[in-house]
Amino acid sequence: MFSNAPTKNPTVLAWLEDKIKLVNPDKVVWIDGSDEQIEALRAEACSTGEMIKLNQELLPDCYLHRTAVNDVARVEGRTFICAPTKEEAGPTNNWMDPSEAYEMLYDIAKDSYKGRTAYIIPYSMGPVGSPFSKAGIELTDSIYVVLNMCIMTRVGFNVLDSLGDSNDWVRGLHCRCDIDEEKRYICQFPQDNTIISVNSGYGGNVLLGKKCFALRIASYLGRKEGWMAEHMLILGIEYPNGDVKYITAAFPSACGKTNLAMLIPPEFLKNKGYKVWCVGDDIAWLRVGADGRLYAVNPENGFFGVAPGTNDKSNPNALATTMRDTIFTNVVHDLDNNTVWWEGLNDNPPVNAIDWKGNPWDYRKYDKNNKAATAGAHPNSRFTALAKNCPCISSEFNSTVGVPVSAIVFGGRRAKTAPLVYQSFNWQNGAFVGSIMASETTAAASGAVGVVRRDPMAMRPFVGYNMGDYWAHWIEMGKKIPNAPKIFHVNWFRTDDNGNFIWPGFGDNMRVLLWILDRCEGKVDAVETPIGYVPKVEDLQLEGLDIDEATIKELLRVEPDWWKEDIVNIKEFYELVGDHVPAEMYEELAALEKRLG
Ligand code: OXD
Ligand code: MN
Repeated sequence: MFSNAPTKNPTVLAWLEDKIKLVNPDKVVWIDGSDEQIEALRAEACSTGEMIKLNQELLPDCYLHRTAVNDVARVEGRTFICAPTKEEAGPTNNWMDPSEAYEMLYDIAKDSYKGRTAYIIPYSMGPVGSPFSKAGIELTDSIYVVLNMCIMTRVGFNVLDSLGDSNDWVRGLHCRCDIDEEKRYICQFPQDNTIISVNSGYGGNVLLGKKCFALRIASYLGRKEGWMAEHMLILGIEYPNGDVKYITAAFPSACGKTNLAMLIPPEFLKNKGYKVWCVGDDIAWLRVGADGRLYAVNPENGFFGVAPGTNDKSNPNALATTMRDTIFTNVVHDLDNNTVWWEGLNDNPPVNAIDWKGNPWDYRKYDKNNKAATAGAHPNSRFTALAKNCPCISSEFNSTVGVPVSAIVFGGRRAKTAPLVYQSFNWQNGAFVGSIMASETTAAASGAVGVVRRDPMAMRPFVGYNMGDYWAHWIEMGKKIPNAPKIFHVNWFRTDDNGNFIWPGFGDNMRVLLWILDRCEGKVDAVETPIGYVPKVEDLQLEGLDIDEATIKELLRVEPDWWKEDIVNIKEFYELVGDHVPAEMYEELAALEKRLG
């Protein structure tokens, strides 16, 4: 079948032969990632209406795509970890028996490429040739997937050269089928290095390098091989003397991860010579270096960012990144100048426009309280943009050894309980802080303010095995990192009694990051509280901020009664996670309760 295959790897050829026989395409195309091939695929997608070529003067090499209306987001309810036993997947994952899953999925996939082309995408998560990196092959029948993968991952035959005859690669089969919600399945088989995704065409479900591989499969591999795959941004802070210190940070969705990763320092810090460099906005792979420090690589090659709310104030760097080589998904098409628009971009919605569903759109009908029904752009509409086009991309982005991590930061959206920032007592206590991470729903999202959803390490939908074992892996890793990063928790979302945010957020978050780094360097003292160390007000750089000392004290306040209430919810969650919760976590919980009195 493959007389002209760009590899002789027997495991690759055997898998492809088998799967291609199953899906039965008319034609097979190997993706080499070259500019010529990408250009030809764009033209083909435009000729069938799969993509729309945008104004090439204003948005060079940018395209628009609309998904099916029933296919606009990741589907956690239809995402399965197909480990040999339900216990291995754990109570926070959906589980399916692997042999039953294969049988069902192969039945759905059978002949589903008939009349279509099979695209074989060899890709690397992480820079090719780095000891951090891992290879994958995705077989897909979607040009949209091919073009997105060419942005989000490193695609090319050099991946196959670097793989050689090794069997250490992740198999990914994607079949669009009929985009039938009832038969949509996103299945991970961690023990088999395999992902099968059927009946979706939406990013997070079908760009198999991202959540499926770089988090679910990789978290499993990390545990087996002694490293970590985390839902974390990576950023570098450059000091006026040129030193750069790196921070990784995990936040649940809708907490501003991409914004923090591309932060613009407040004016007075910029004037002093501080800079922020983005290494990644979503995923970090972490390994212990020869010097005993923890090193981070961003396995991705681009950003799959949420468009609504992105503007030249909230995130000018992200906006600039999308000005070329970008695929926009489910945003508004402005017909007058053939560009794109989304809610929150600016106050000038296009008059002559098509909404994300492909219908004429009247911006006057937009109702903020009913966004999903009246918005021009879907609330989860996206841009897929190349990291190298980001104005603040780090010079270490392609580093094969990664960047040394000084601090790990966890965070969530908490109206009250969590202070602006606190430092954990040590690694084990920091892992505990990650395990109890939570975010509160907003009124807009659910109608009920303050409903806590526990999202440990922001990994609840992404751990490829039992959550309790994942926590145990965190604790074990701490023992293997002689110079471990310090672990912190932040909360940008504390509110006053009227529900108004009291911390300005965005660029001003840098003030908190600088305190965190000062703590890592042992440069400042702190106040010990029952949950950890909080800053002394005088150690925060507050120049140019219109906030009085009483408000800062309120932001840093640790209220034992709120925490005692939270512990009730934490215990329920620990019970849900069940027998696999490591004893160390219960020790930490008991110690916290004792300190709270
Ligand atoms: C997410 C994403 O859902 O990054 O976390 O898309
Ligand atoms: Mn994410």
